[in-house]
Amino acid sequence: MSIKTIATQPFSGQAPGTSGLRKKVTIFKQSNYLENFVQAIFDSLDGLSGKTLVLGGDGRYYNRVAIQTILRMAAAAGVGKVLVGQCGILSTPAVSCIIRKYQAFGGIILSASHNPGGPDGDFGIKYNISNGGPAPEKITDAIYAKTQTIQEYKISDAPESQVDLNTIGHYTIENMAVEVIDSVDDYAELMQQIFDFDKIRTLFASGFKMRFDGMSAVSGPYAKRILEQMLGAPVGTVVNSEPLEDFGHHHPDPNPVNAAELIAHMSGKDAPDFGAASDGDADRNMVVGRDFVVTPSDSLAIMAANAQLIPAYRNGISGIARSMPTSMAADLVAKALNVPAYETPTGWKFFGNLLDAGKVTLCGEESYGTGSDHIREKDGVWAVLFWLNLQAATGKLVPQIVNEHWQRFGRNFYSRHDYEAIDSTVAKGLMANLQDKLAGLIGRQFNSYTIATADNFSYTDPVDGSLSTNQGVRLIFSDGSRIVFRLSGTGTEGATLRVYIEKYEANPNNFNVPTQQALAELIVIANEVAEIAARTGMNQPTVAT
Ligand code: VG1
Ligand code: CO
Repeated sequence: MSIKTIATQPFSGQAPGTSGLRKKVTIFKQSNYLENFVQAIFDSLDGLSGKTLVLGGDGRYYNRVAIQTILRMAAAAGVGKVLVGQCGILSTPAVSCIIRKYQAFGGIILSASHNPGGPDGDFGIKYNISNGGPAPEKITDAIYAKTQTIQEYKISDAPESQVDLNTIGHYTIENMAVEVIDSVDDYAELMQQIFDFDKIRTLFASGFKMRFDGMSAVSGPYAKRILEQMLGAPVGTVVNSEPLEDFGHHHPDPNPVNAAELIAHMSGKDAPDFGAASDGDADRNMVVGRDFVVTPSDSLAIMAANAQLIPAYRNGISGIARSMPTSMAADLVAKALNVPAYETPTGWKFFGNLLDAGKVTLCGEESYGTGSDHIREKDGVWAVLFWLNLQAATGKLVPQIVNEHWQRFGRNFYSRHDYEAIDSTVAKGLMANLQDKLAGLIGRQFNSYTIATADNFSYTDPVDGSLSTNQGVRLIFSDGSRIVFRLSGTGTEGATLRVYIEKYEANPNNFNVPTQQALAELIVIANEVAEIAARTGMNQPTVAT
């Protein structure tokens, strides 16, 4: 074995987005493409030499190839030890858990999360820091800068057979130790410390029926072990539980549109009591009751309102954080609990400082992500266990829990409309036009709505003072309703415009109006102000959740 220095040239466009670098597999497969980015990560980290890294991915196509390359590059970079998941499998929350438990220096996660996988699908890579959370912008900016000037990278020429990813055990590459670890053990142990497993076991023993859809992505092994083996749910509770390289052609984005199979199964009187699904890397969750879908924004608010029923949060929560486009339902709970509510830009990296400083216990995003201070990532299986524990502790099912929440706090009707694969120039033009109009919009009336505030969201981190600008255009109406516009930072084809629409309803007689109907007038306003149809030629969103 020896370490080789390979000459290379920069690739354009290796800027990490909302959550790491995501590109088509075909782009990642270009020679040196992955290597350049990995070397840029290593070169951006001070004091990496001799330290421990965690490495794993969601099992999608190219996962194993990338892991073998990264191991040989880590050895060349002087890393002391790498903990790698068996078969290269680790969910995003599991990586966060393992970094924290073993006080590792950081971790590399191979995933394009909710984006489709396979040879024609997407691949991704992200770096997490020693708190277990996504690298902050300071580091991702440094990584990007390195990719622009890179001239060479270092890699060991050790053969692939040096590390048998399928077999748990100890290996070495050059002077670096490699330990192949069980993908689930550490994570399952953490879940046991948080939730009342006895209560949930009793719930399943009483005949409570559940369906968990792994969408052929990485949550399957975690859900199977915890739900079926540890909590006694019948075998078969977890479906699509095998991580497949192409996710069995599932689009592993757990929302009512992409998890249509689960939604159909949850309909009718013979449906299970509870349903759930998770995304590619198992950090997202969707929870559903019989004929009842829970919006992620409501899920965060309901978790916060009921946190004291869960052992780990029995002493209450210190605060709640939500991303700006997430509905304000959680703020109402924070107010009732007399704890602070924080509003951050989109992306989990903005929650890390608040969690580290103990300012918040629970965090959430409208994009089917919820989490807590137990790790520094959103956590799909954790959220499902939270809802199970909640149902076990209250003896109530999802529809009742949600309805009672609305009775107490009112309902925040909420929907996100995505316009996918728009030409990038058109999308940028649309946002620029909105930006130009902002000042003139304040005070303008549209039917029954008046715009009270119109701005582009910026955020000053209350812990380190860092400023993030241009995080989404918001129109806030005099009755508190909101429309938010931003461009996605995770897509790989053209641009995706996300339009988030929210309206608060205090009158219980209106709680059961269908969401799109409750928001109809605001949807028209969104289109009119942003000129969506005129500029994109699209009269309907590609996906509405
Ligand atoms: C999307 C979501 C955002 C989430 C991010 C990563 O980002 O909107 O809330 O944090 O995906 O989630 P964007 O920039 O496309 O809107 V995951 O589960 O794909 O890592
Ligand atoms: Co994800």
